[in-house]
Amino acid sequence: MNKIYNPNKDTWSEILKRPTQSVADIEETVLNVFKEVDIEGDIAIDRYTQKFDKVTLDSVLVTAEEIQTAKSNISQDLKNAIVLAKSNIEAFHTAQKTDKVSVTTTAGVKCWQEKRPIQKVGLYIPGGTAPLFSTILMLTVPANIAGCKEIVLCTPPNQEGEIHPAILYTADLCGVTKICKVGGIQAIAGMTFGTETIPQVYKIFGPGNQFVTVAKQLATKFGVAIDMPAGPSELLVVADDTANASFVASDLLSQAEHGKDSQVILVSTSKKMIEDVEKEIIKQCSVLPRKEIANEAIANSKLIYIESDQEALELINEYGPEHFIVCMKNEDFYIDNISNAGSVFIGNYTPESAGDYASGTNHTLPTNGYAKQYSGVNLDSFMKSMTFQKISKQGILNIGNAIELMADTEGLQAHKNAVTLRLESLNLEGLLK
Ligand code: HSO
Ligand code: ZN
Repeated sequence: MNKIYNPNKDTWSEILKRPTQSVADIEETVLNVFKEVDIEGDIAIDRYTQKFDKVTLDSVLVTAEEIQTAKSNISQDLKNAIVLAKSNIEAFHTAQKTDKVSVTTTAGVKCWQEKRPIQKVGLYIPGGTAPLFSTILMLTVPANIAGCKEIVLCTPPNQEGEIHPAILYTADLCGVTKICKVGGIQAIAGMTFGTETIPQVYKIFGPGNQFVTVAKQLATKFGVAIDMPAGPSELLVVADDTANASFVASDLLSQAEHGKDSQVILVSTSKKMIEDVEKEIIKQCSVLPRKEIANEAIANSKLIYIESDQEALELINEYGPEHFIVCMKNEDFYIDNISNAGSVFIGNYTPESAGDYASGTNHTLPTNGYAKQYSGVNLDSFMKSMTFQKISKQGILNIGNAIELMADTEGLQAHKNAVTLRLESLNLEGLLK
């Protein structure tokens, strides 16, 4: 853990640097997989599943029997927990529905905006050491509320060709249209181009390793939208003496256990809190099953003492954390003035884990400082805003001359004509003054 006291502003960017990701060397691999999947479809997908996942599958699509087996392998308690989380996520995302916006901009000119679902969406759920079935809830719930017609889910099989039962149970519960056993670059390529088995989608969501991240970025070059550029998880906690050191340590460790490259930062206006949290981290980390991963992330963590709230806030806004926990007596100062954070957790009884699983907010959030310009996934992520307009005879009379003049000035005669013809016809009707 690196302890830093009252750092000079000139040093902030160095202190707040994210772990570097080298992308250049994997771009070529990603491009090659894309090319082959585009040309060969399922044949290329199978080849890469054999190569990367070390398994030959009978069927890429998950069967009804597999879902049935998964259902019977999940405890009733876990089913209840998933249902509770789902219902909270549903409540929060349903509340995000907005009414259509309609305005008469000039008499006879009515303009309105309505949201429509993205019809086909693709979700990527990583496998590996932590099967993130909670991410399925975070993506399918808003997709269903938005009204997306087709929800495709890709997730890598293990070497036995199986998928974790909690992933299958949740995907089935949440009405996923097709569950495909395919992971990594080939999954993203499959959803980008479509194969005989994997449907092509319009937007791809979900976390993944560096290969998946680069593949999602490449997908955008082929016209597929993505949720956001993803990076390792981050948490910044701001805490004073009113915080509970063991709670704070547990929160920092909850993010640290995600990956060696996770980044956790404590900013505190209390030197004592920094000392106490440090001791607690060492104590709690030593008994974690994922202590090796957590330890590495913790080794890069920063415990920063800053005397003034104003300066602490400036540093936090410069960093733009994915998750921001506020355990401060004057919490309102931080809540009112935070500009850059993916999701904010307030008070001693609001662990980040609550937002990761079950409070209702979405856990797919901008990392890597992207909280400065991106929102986390929400209902609108699964919709597009469309505009409509209807202009009456009176309306075109009111704005027609302005359009003619502007079109003329841009040298676009056909644009002008589209108005002139209408104005002339109204003139014949005797409506033109
Ligand atoms: N903290 C992760 C989400 C997650 N945590 C899933 C546990 N499961 C990124 O926001
Ligand atoms: Zn988490």
